[in-house]
Amino acid sequence: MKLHRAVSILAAIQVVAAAALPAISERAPNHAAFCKPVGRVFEIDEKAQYFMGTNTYWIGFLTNDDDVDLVMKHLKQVWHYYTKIALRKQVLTRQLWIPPPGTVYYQALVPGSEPYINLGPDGLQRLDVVVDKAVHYGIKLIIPFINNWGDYGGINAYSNYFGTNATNWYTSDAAQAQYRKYIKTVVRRYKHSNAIFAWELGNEPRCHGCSTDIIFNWAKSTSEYIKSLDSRHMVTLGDEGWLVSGGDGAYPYQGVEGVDFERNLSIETLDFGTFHQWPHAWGMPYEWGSQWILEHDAIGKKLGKPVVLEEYGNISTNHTATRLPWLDTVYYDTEIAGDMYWQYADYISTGPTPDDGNAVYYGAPDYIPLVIDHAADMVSKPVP
Ligand SMILES: *[C@@H]1O[C@H](CO)[C@@H](O)[C@H](O)[C@H]1NC(C)=O
Ligand SMILES: *[C@@H]1O[C@H](CO)[C@@H](O)[C@H](O)[C@H]1NC(C)=O
Ligand SMILES: *[C@@H]1O[C@H](CO)[C@@H](O)[C@H](O)[C@H]1NC(C)=O
Ligand SMILES: CC(=O)N[C@H]1CO[C@H](CO)[C@@H](O)[C@@H]1O
Repeated sequence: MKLHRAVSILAAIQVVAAAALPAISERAPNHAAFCKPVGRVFEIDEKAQYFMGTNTYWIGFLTNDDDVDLVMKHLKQVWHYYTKIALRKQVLTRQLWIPPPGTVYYQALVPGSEPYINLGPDGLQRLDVVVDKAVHYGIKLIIPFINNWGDYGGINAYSNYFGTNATNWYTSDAAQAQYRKYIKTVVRRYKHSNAIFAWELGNEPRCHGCSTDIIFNWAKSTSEYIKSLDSRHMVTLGDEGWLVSGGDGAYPYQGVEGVDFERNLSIETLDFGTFHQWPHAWGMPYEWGSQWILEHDAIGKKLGKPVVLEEYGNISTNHTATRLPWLDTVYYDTEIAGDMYWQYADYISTGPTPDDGNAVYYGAPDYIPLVIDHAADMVSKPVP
C-alpha cells in the first residue's frame, strides 16, 4: 500500500555522524527451528500449517517499549491462542534523505556525508526491541529492505543521494552497493533469530514502463546475495503480483509496472511468492479480488511454491462485507499459504495507531469475523 501520509517536509538539517560504517553486530542466537517452505505451505514452529497475519509498518518506529509489548501481547492473545502463529510484515524502510531530529531512522543518506546506517538507540535498536518481543511472544516477522514508495524515504531517499530515479535505481551500481550494505547489516544482526519468517527485497517494487528483465535480474541477484549471507531464512520479493497477460488486458495484467509475477517466482532463491490486492486503487471492482486470488494460487501450483496474499483491503464502511468473500476464496478454493490483512490497528500510549480507512482495530466488532475466526479457520485447515 502506498501510504497517503507524506513524509514531513524537512526544514532543519540534522548533522549525522559521517564516520565510516559502524562495525556489524550480531545478536545472540535463539535455537528454535526456522520457518521453511513445505510444498505449497510453510513449516512454522516445526509444523506444516496455513496461517493468517497482518501488516504494521509503524511498529519499528515506536519509541516506547511498552507499546511494542502491548501490540505483540494482543497479537499473541488473539492469534497465538487460536492459531499458534501470527505473522507480521514490518515495513522496515525508514531510510531518510535527511532525518528530522527526534525521528527513528535506520539509514540516513545525507548529501555530502557518507551514507550512515544507524545502529543507535534511535536506529536499529528500535528494531531489536521488535525482534526481541516477537521472540518472546512467538510472532514471526517479514522484514522488507526498501520501500518503492516515498513513505519513510524509500527509493526516493537513495535517488536524492545517488542521482538515480524510480527506474534506474535497480541498475545503479552505487545505489545497489549501498542497498546491499544495508541488507548485510540487518541480515547479520538477526540471522540467528527464529522470529524472522523471511527477508523481503522490498515493499511493492515497481519499475514503471520498464522491461520485466530489470526487476527479474535485480530480484535474482539480490536474493542470491541474501542467501549467500544467510542460507537458513526464506527470501521473498514483496511485489504486488502483477501479471503480464489475461484479465482482458485490465491494468493488473499489463505488466506495465515492470513486474512479471510468474517469471519472478521461478527464481530459485525466492522461496515463495507474494501478491497484494487493492482493487479500488487499481481501477478494479472489489469482487474481482477473488479472481486475483485464484490466479495467483494457480501460478503457485504450477511452480510448486507457496504463495501469500500479503496485503489486502478496500476502504469501506463495512470491512466485513467486502473482505469476507475474499477470505472464503482463500480458505475454501485455494492452497494460498496465508493471507495478511492491511492493517492491524490498536490503541497505544500515544493514541490510536494509523487508520488509512483499512484498519481493523484489535477488539473492534469486525476483528472477530475478519481476524479471530478467519485465523482459526486457516490454522486448522488440513494441509494436503
Ligand atoms: C530515469 O532516468 C533515465 C535516464 O537517466 C531515464 O531514461 C528514465 O526515463 C528515468 N525514469 C524516470 C521514472 O524518470
Ligand atoms: C472500495 O473502496 C473504494 C475507495 O474508497 C470505495 O469508493 C468503494 O465504495 C469500496 N467498495 C465497497 C464495496 O465498499
Ligand atoms: C457488515 O456486513 C456483514 C456481512 O455482509 C453483515 O453481516 C453486517 O451486518 C454488516 N454490518 C453493518 C454494521 O452493516
Ligand atoms: C527462468 C524463467 O524465466 N522461467 C519462466 C518464467 O516465467 C515465464 C512466464 O512468465 C516462463 O516463460 C519462463 O519459462
